Amino acid sequence: MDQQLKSLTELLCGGFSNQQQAFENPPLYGHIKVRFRPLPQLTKGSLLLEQAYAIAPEEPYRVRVLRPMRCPERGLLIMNYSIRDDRRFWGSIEEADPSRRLSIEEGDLKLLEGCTYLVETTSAGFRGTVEPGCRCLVTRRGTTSYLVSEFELSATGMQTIDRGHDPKSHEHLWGSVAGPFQFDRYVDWRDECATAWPNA
Ligand code: CYC
Repeated sequence: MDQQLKSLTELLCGGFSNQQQAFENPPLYGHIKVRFRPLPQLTKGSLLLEQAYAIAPEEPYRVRVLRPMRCPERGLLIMNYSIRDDRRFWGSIEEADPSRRLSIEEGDLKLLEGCTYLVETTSAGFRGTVEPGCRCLVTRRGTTSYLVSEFELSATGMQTIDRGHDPKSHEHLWGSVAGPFQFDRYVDWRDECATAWPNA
């Protein structure tokens, strides 16, 4: 793996929480945990993602596999996959016994088309934006929108902004009226990440 890709993957490996922001601005920001942990049984760089409200950490609202990679034409990318019957793996991300998350198989993954992040370096780390094309379609309360999303990642934390727009009018439908979510790192799984794919 090249150095930038390795560094992006390792910076993601851990748990992030916006506890401080949520406590300071209670109605505007829910308290959320975002966790990424290596899945060494899958293609190199594969990370399990669980996003959950802190009051229900074992009932995540988004469970995915993310795969940072470098592609010759597009540079650094993060591919985003949903998992078949993801309920089987809910809460496995913070379990000391890795067996449940180790049972995720390559065949369980489905690429979320149009939802790849294009990533560039910054002075403090990395910035990623969803690929252009308005193709990352999501349905919320029966209405389809496309996602516009950005994250910034550094050694200390991560900031994210998610917004939904109408596919025809491009009108802003949901998300981020109050500014980005500010996540601090509360657990570091970088070592696990560094040893996950020894022969890769
Ligand atoms: C959807 N948020 C999404 C999607 C992505 C992200 C990729 C659409 C595809 C999918 O479901 O996977 C964002 N995924 C990320 C980010 C990373 C990632 C930033 C880190 C690299 O892996 N999202 C939040 C806030 C909340 C929010 C807590 C306030 C705006 O993080 C909302 N995101 C939100 C909603 C959707 C979404 C409502 C679409 C509908 C849904 O999933 O319910």
